[in-house]
Amino acid sequence: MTGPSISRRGLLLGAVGLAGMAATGGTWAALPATATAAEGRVLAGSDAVRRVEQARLARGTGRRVRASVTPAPVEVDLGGRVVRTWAYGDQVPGRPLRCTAGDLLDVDVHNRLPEPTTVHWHGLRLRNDMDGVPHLTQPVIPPGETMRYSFVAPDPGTYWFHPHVGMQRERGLFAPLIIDDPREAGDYDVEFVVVLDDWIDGAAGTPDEVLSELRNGDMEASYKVPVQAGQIEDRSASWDYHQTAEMTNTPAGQTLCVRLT
Ligand SMILES: [Cu+2]
Repeated sequence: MTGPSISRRGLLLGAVGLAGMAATGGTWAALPATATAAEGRVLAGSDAVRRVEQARLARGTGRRVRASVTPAPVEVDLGGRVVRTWAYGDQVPGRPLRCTAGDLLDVDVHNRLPEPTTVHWHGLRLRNDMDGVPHLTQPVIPPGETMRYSFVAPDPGTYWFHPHVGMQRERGLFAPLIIDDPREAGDYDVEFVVVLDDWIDGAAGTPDEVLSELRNGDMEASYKVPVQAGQIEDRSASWDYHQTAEMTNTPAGQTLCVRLT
């Protein structure tokens, strides 16, 4: 992006216009004049993007990894407490997606939620039109429909993915994305993938209800007063945790790999 006269607003309009075009098969005529004057702008369909993506593919492994995720309403057991929530598949967190750096990742997202969704691949360097920001980098995925996300996974690491629509992420819609390093031996005996989350859904209403309470200033008085030192009650002794058998029974002397998201 070199044009010094492009305002942020102009850039946003251009991106929305592109999403509209992808959805309808070509509506450039309906776009504002600022969006049609695309001189100097890099859009998802630009040659510059095609060149970068081809170079990424050429540097990659040549492998294509296919996966699918299904955001849907589910009932989950949070360690003794069963709640209705939304999740990827039938568990919270969703099953990890995994590939090697340089792989082409094709993920079909089947939206079984009662509202539109998208998927954002948190922390990944990837092409803008796969970044999952609704109405900005892509049209939403309506209920009952499927979208394929397709991109080269550029950098090894432990990431996660989640929707970028409303409060969906504050339900159970998140899962790890692990991109292995082809140059790393990975010579550990056991690997744990740990996902940390502060849970709301079903414990204190839905996340949307909590947000509207916050907006209306209707929170209980106890939440309005900042917590003072010494006022925190430790109730962790009564908590119930899910722990896998591997986690509690790892033999001494083994090498562990712990991935945190
Ligand atoms: Cu994110």
